Amino acid sequence: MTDRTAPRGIFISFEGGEGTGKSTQAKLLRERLAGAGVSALVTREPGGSSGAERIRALLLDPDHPRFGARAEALLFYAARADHLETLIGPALETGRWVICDRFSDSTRAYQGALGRLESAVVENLEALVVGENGPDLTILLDLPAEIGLARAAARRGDAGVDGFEREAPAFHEALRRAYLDLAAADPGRIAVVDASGDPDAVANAVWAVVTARLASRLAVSA
Ligand code: T5A
Repeated sequence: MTDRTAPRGIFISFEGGEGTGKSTQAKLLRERLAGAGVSALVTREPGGSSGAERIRALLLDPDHPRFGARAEALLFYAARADHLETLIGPALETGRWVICDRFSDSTRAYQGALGRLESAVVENLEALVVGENGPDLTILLDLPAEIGLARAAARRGDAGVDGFEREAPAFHEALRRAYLDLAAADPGRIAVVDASGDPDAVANAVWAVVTARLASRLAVSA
């Protein structure tokens, strides 16, 4: 049954380049939160809701070349609108925490900084679709691009490579720099975590950030 008296949940996003361990860490954080008595929903972008998953299939179709940056930004924000309206928003309203594997910083980094889309375009879409409903905390998993790409390739095996993974190594190094610039511009929301250790070591570092930044809410929810 829905608890309408619970305080609004906390929204946490994970960001970073390919294979930095976002999905792995999102699940490990859900387990840590459960141990602290906090129920969290893990979701992802692009996708998460059924409408957004259909848009994901278009964006990541291995048989289709990448759309231009403007078209991609519109599609990512269309997916984000559905995701926020049908999944993330309702979960937060009932007091559940939400952990999202990628969110708006991915559009800022990939389509904005790397796609050279004017930042005003991304920020106008952000204001229209997300407004004040963005993440309370963003954890940027930072890793040299070649390590992340090697991890992603090992996991993928023979499965199809999408257009993003096909980009040159220089693209992925520039992406890392773009993310670090975003973190430097918004240190109150974005925390950088070294993702080069083993999954448990990274999870410990993530948990240290979450407990330090959200101590009051953890004490209330636990
Ligand atoms: N995109 C997305 C945009 O351009 N704009 C946007 O607005 C949005 C939302 C999404 C693509 O769309 C782009 C960005 C992306 O290119 P995706 O398939 O969802 O595509 O790709 P990623 O989000 O990059 O997901 P990956 O699965 O590639 O990376 P993760 O989630 O960072 O990594 P994870 O956890 O799956 O781990 C990868 C492998 O490494 C191992 C895991 O076991 C796994 O095998 N691993 C580790 N190995 C060693 N040490 C560790 N610490 C490890 N952690 C995980």
